[in-house]
Amino acid sequence: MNSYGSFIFALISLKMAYVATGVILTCPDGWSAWDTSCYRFYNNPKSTWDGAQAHCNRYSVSTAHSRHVAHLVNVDSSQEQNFILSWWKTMRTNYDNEYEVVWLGLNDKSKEGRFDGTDGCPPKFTFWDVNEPNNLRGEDCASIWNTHENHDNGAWNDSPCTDQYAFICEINF
Ligand SMILES: [Ca+2]
Ligand SMILES: [Ca+2]
Repeated sequence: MNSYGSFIFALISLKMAYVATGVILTCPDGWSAWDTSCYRFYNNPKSTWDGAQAHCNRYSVSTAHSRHVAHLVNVDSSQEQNFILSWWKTMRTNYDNEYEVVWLGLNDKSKEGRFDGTDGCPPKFTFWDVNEPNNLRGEDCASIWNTHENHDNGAWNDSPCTDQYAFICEINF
């Protein structure tokens, strides 16, 4: 990965509007809002899992009480999965009817077979493809892979962490 420098977004750039029922979030330029998170898709250059996570970690948003550091996306519900899939499909450019892959913030590097999110906690939701995760080639990092076989349905696979794929960063609030 190239050096991207550090991007700290000031609170004012968030343009957070408060309503009676809670917070309506408007994300920094280039980021998309859903629920209480901001997301950004990176496709060029593609990256290893560690490189992708390091790239995400360069972004943060500071609010009055805390600093929210971006990380590879943790998909916590079927609703978030549906949002991510439809949003990603609007941006990807090279789906070739074979497969396209995007890293998720989930791996079993610390203990084979036990997948943890980037927060170190077990996932609240999973959407593994048929017969996945299979650790086929010593695969420890989770991805969405859209293939002919799974009808582009956004199912998850474990892949070698050194493979280079597109990725999605998330900032939680
Ligand atoms: Ca594994
Ligand atoms: Ca696999």
